[in-house]
Amino acid sequence: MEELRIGLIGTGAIGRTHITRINTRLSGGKVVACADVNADFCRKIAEQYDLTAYETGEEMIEKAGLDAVVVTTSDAFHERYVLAAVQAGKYVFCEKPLAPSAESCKRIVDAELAAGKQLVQVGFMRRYDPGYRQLKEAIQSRRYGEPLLLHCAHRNASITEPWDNASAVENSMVHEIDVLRWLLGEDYATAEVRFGKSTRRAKEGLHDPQIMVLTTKSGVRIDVESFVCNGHCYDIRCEVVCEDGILNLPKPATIEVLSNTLRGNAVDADWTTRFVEAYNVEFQEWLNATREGRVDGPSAWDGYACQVAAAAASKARDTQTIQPVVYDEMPALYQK
Ligand code: NAD
Ligand code: ISE
Repeated sequence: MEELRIGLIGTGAIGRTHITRINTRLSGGKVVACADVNADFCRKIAEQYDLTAYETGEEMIEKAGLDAVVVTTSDAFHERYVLAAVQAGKYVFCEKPLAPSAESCKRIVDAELAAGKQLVQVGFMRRYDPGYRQLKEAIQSRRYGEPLLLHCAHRNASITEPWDNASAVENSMVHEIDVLRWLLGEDYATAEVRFGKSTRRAKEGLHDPQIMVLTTKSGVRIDVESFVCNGHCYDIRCEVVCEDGILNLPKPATIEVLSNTLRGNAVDADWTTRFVEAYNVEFQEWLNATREGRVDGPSAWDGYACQVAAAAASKARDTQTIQPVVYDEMPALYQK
């Protein structure tokens, strides 16, 4: 395939960064068209990035002569556009989560099964981060023995409204749900959510911070602190306690500064900077695979599996119980 013609739906914050990375840093494809529910804004973005603006995502998919589609709308609209792309036989990259509920993800899986081939990749970019890739290599090699426990944290300075307790799991901790399943190479067995004392920044009814506890089928126990409005920084941690060693996700390398009698390193203020390299590798690999007519990144099944665990965690949170994580049987299309 020559250079891919790509259309992007959802010209918001991350959508614009993906247009820039594909059109100016990466090779093998160009974003040529866009659509957004905010039509005036979309036209402005189209002018700025030299794209053709369409009134709706569906119209763009039908008329723009595309090879592939990128979906970066708010979570609630992913399903609608991913289904439209799959039904038109287009490859589609959808930002995480694939869709907010397990049922909506399952409808996307069913659409792929009906198409008879994989077309969908989900934007779980942490799998492309060099630090997580080192962790995976170390775990898989078993140089330090079996992984036993994981301690993780996912801290954001602030949240984008609308936000509720479910969003902490389904939109934010879904990154851990995916990357830890990928790191360990196994599915989850149970989920539980406990609350910390809530910060004064949490609006009424929001439990922040909260702690999700997952166990895997082999019995590895994982705790993830989600703190979505800590007010000061973006901080991602992952410590893997193995039988013969403790593995830690490397911290981003930043210069050490000595000033005003303090020694320190700059930290990320929000999500926009922490995983830039991972987004670049993720999209280059997606462009390469799409040009070769295959999907080799996080699949629609991975998107579904994550929302099954997220739904169990949400039920566990609302009922303050431990919930089983029960998946449908994986169709042959996704078995490697
Ligand atoms: P945003 O609010 O800045 O952008 C969302 C865009 O979608 C807006 O321009 C909005 O007008 C548009 N939109 C909403 N409903 C639409 C509809 N029905 N049809 C067409 N367009 C519609 O949000 P964002 O921060 O850019 O997040 C977008 C997506 O990316 C979300 O799914 C989010 O979970 C994901 N995200 C992923 C990461 C990551 O690290 N992988 C980081 C941030 C956001
Ligand atoms: C956001 O949508 C992202 O995906 C960020 O990576 C994550 O840290 C944040 O919590 C989400 O809201």
